[in-house]
Amino acid sequence: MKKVTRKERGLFELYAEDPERADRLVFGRVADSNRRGFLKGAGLAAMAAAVGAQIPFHRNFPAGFIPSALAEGTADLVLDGKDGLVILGDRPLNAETPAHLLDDDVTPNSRHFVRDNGLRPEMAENMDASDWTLTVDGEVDQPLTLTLDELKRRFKPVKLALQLECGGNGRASFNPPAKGNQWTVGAIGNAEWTGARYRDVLEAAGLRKSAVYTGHYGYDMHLSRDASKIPISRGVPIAKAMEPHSIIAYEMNGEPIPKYHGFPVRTVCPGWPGSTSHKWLQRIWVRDVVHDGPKMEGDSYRVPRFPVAPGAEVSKEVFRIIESMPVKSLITSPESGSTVAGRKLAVRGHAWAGDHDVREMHVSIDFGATWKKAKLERPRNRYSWQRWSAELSFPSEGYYEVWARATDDRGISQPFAVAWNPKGYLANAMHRISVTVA
Ligand SMILES: Nc1nc2c(c(=O)[nH]1)N[C@H]1C(S)=C(S)[C@@H](COP(=O)(O)O)O[C@H]1N2
Ligand SMILES: [Mo]
Repeated sequence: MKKVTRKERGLFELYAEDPERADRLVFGRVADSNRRGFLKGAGLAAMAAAVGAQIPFHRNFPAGFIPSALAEGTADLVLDGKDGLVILGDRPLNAETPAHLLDDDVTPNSRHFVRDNGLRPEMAENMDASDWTLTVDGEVDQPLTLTLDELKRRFKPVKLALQLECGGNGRASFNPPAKGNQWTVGAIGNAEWTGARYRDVLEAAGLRKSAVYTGHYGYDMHLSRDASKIPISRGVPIAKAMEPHSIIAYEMNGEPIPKYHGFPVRTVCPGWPGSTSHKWLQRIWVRDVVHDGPKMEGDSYRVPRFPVAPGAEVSKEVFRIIESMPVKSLITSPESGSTVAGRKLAVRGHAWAGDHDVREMHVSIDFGATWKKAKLERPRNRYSWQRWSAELSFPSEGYYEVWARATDDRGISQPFAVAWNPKGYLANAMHRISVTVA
């Protein structure tokens, strides 16, 4: 099998766009049907043996698909430091966590999803912060440039468990489909983040009354590798930045932030689309207008102001910026597809509601005909997800679905079906798993 040198696009993308060319690059010729068949069934195990590890994303393989590690002879395929994540794309890297691997109250670094818009910076690759600085400028009286040491020493650290969910989590449930990463349910994590309060840093810079919004810039590179282009630059209204739970973090679960998650420093603006939690942070530009960086405008991280018909064309003026994420929950145990011996089953998971608390949690085993109230715990701190659990009794053997429904502190519940919007954001339909009672 031929080695392939690094291409600008990932193999996932290449295979999606031009499978024949991708096969030529990987095999040196167009793959025949036998070759395509190789990747199914026993072929997968053979390939896993060749790579020297499990292939965690085989369910996404189109026929003929070759994992990039094998093709490139690098260790890219199995994300080092990650455990069981499903890779949706490799360039940019996007990987989600299966629901049953999100059972921990605090999501370990190894199980936190990854969502990149561009390419990780060198300094994260080398875990070397010696050249790192953060600049705070714009609508401030004393612009700041901080080293990592200064950020750690000048500001009182806080440590908080914070939900971080991609605005597009759940996009795979849209019909008609929405373009973008086809996240199922696993683009959510609840790690413990340590850092300075965002507010303290802004105040140290002498925040002006004219400040309206922040603009985040990172050290990551545009996919084109064109240094004049920026992969993403979003921000938050000043009021969100000033909340005590918005932080400029330098540790994730007590360790330096891993390369995937923004080493050495990122913002964490919990409860809002993950895109406001800027990784590999370089600059905070305090604006006197709503920030207008790449992916702030148009239909990026925006939804229509009013409900629209599935598949509708929506003009740009109708969109509003997504702020708080909606109420949502996950069943993290048992794993979907489990077989239950006996008629009783303990189920549990987490629930969260953006800027809000979750007030109630219900479960159903009859497709939503009847509901049972689950036990719901308080969050360990505001903006942490909340543990829920329930004891189920099945009336008979057979195939069941367990449905979970969270309700927030305003009385707003998760819907049965996703409310359609053009870019596939805010998908918070109830999570469902199947169990077979033997
Ligand atoms: N610099 C930078 N920050 C970024 C991104 C990015 O591409 N570059 N992606 C954003 C998006 S869309 C999400 S959902 C979160 C994901 O954070 P994670 O990869 O740590 O889970 O990071 C956000 N911060
Ligand atoms: Mo995201």
